[in-house]
Amino acid sequence: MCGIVGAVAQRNITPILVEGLKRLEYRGYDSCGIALHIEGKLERSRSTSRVAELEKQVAEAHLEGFTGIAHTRWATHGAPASHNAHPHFSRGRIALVHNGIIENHDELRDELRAAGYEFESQTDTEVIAHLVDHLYTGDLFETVQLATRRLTGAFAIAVFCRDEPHRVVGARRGSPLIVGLGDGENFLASDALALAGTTDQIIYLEEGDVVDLQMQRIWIVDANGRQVAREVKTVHAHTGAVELGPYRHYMQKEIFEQPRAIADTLEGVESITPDIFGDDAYKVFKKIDSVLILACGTSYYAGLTAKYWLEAVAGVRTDVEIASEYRYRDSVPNPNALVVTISQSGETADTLAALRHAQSQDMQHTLTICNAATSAMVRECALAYITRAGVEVGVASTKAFTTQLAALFLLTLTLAQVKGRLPEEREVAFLKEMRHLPAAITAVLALEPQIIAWAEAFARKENALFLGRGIHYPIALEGALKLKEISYIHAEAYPAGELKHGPLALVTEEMPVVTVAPADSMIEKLKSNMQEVRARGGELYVFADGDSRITSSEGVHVIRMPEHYGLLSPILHVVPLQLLAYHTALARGTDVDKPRNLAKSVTVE
Ligand code: HGA
Repeated sequence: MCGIVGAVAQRNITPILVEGLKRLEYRGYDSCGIALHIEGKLERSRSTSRVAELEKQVAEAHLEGFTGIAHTRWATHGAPASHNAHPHFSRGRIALVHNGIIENHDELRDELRAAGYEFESQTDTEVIAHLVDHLYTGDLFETVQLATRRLTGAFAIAVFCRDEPHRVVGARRGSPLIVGLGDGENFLASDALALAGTTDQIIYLEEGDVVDLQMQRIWIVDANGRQVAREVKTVHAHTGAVELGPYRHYMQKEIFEQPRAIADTLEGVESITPDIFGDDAYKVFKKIDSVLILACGTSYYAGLTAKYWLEAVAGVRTDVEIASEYRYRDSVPNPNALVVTISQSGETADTLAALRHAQSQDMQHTLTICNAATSAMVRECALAYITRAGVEVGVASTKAFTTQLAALFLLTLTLAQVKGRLPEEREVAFLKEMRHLPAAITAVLALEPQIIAWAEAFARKENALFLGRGIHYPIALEGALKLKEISYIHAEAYPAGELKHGPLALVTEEMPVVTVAPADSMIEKLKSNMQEVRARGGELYVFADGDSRITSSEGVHVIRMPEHYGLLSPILHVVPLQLLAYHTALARGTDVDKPRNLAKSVTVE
């Protein structure tokens, strides 16, 4: 979702800006644009097509300059149209790009209209451009500090001014922004990945920071306008994952990378010890009396799965909350809870806000499970476990989810140990099973041809039901989400015992019902629920293992999972559901890696 790149240099920066946008493309966007300072004027090019198209436009128009900004937009306010794409201009003097949402845009628009400004777009962003112009003092750095004080909401912005040709000013509050340091040139971006190959010297701006970027120096002030020094880090942004290799889509590649991603995530874990979560983990884990998990989307389902583990194995009471709800809810804070945030990118706006909300309520024991070591989430949590899924490009999360589950299982075992509930022989047995996961997933991936055959049937449907019980209920939820996201088939998941309380009314012979049915303690109950479906003509598609004793018959299709994996079974059972969604989407011809209306890192509320 949304990307910013900016530069001041003594060379033509167009290729750096375009390359930066390309590196951020995988996050999803609907339009893009670039603006440069050229011969005393602001020039721009915008497109609702891909960055490659923008690159052509820019080349044809010979847009070359030393100072400029660029953006990939994922529309929140105003349709994805050229006139709404960033950069936005104000009176030919100010050019600005923005990630985030300005909540008081209506009020500011009225004020600026009254001051004579005309609006060309329906975006909230354009108000910031006009506001900066309106308040312009002759010093852009000073003006941006004044302007940002008037904004409510979340933003990362990059701005430059016709009258100050060698300066770009950036500011952030609620959305990430980094500075890249070069030799006689400096850069801004929403992610260090955008600058890979240009510079690895990175400063992560903090909440409320405003930065003055010039060729030979940078100057940062904090939210109170005080000059501050921020640490420079050497960041080797990972770029290798952007290659597809033999796969048709990134999602397919990432599904097949799961054995390696899990092995990498578990690498170095020889035994269970709190230190793997951070130096103070033992002290914190000793103190806490419960767990509060905050997450969104697929990460939320990882959290729901972990609740079953944490309560059953570690005996620690666990609540799981959707971050976008928790942040606004009057809840009862518990300073002795361990707050666990889960986020692939570590920049998910709602999860970050939920974390800050918990911290503001005196909940200081914080831990994140995150795939980006340098993200805001990792910086703002006291403890962390970094999954090593590698860069995930497909919008529909796959390997990030299974590696989150692996990390959450480690957390479960660690809390169980600290609470005196993990005898050594259990620890050894669990670790052995975890180490075997990559091989077990490889065996599940070999089921792909059978899943492709099912996908042909699913592609013709408009609705699907997913059922699971116990620890496999969150997996059913994740399977339904995957199918919705990329095939646009309406899918719902239910704990199978709930069927008769409503959803059974939907079941006809037109309704495929996917059932996650390993031989766990709920299997006999689940079989009864499956009978309820068959009795109404519903067609069952069942993922079972040998011990489930479910065989194919009329209206009952069974794919046999290679082996039963006890408590770790959810990690295996989600894999065929990912493949089912992928092949169904493929059969329907959707844009698998960039599903409509969705973006990768959800950095806006
Ligand atoms: N709210 C702004 C920016 C959204 C965003 O962060 N896009 O990438 C808009 O709708 O243009």
